[in-house]
Amino acid sequence: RSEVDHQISRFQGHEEESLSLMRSVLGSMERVYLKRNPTAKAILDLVKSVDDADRVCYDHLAFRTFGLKGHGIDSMASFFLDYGYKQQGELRFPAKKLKALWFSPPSGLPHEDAATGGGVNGPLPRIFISELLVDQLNPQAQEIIEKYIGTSGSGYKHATLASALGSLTWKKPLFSDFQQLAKESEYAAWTLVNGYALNHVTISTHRLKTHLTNIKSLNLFLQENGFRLNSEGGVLKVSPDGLLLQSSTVADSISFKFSDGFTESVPCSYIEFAERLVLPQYKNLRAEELKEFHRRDGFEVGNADKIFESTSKEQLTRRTG
Ligand code: OOG
Ligand code: NI
Repeated sequence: RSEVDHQISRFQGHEEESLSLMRSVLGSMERVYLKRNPTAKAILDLVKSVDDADRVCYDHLAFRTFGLKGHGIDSMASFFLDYGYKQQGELRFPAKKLKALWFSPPSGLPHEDAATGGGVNGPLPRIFISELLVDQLNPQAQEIIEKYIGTSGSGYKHATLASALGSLTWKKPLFSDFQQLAKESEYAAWTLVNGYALNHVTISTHRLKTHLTNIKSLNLFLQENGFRLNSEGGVLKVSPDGLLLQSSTVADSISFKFSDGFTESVPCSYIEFAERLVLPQYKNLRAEELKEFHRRDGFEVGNADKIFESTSKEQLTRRTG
């Protein structure tokens, strides 16, 4: 083995140990998510049952935040940055009054492709975090958000903990506030009741071993099994370069006890699928030679804009089909 290989494998071993806390945090977030979202759990189980059960990998995990007084993207990102994640590109969604950043896993190391497990024990997922540009909302909506943020104290310093435990960092909301916010921004209403909970996990389809590796086959397979996919702008979202293909389910709903005594159904989380095609400069590589870095990286604003709709009332109440 070359000196470089040796260096890399030593560094890799060291990294992997130091990542054990992060992997268990991700595991706790995933547990909360699978418990609250039966559709996501059923799909994950189904894909595992037909593909390689131990090697279903996550492309990315996503979170939503209120971009106000430290409660925005940074509150969730700091943990990942401490564990070696690197901030990548910014995406803007002016109509939705949102901004997002994504973070790549500890870089330059082969553990991405060398990981032997799946899920949170597999290649580390990218992290996608968005925030609502609260100061662009109407004054009433801003007031509501500020009221809850005001009850949160230092909650923003413990975003990952809250997510891993499935707790809100602010007081339980009033149904009237939820309704009022939903009129201005469905994202705001979602975040009020779900807080830092995992918004979705994304199955990396090109890492699957069966025909489901093709996202179109996976979409068809899920629809044949009675699952409803987000149809906004068409089920399959394709980046302008044609290399990033994404689809997602319609979010599960959960019964939520509001502080004013109402128990109402609210949107919870969904599951997404992403296929990253091989970049043109690597198209002659043999399948066994292909690594994740040979494929289209990053996110796409046009795709993401439609995937956000997976928790929208319009998608949740749409007739099956
Ligand atoms: C995020 C939607 C965007 C992607 O992969 O582009 C997204 C959200 O719904 O919070 O997940
Ligand atoms: Ni996503």
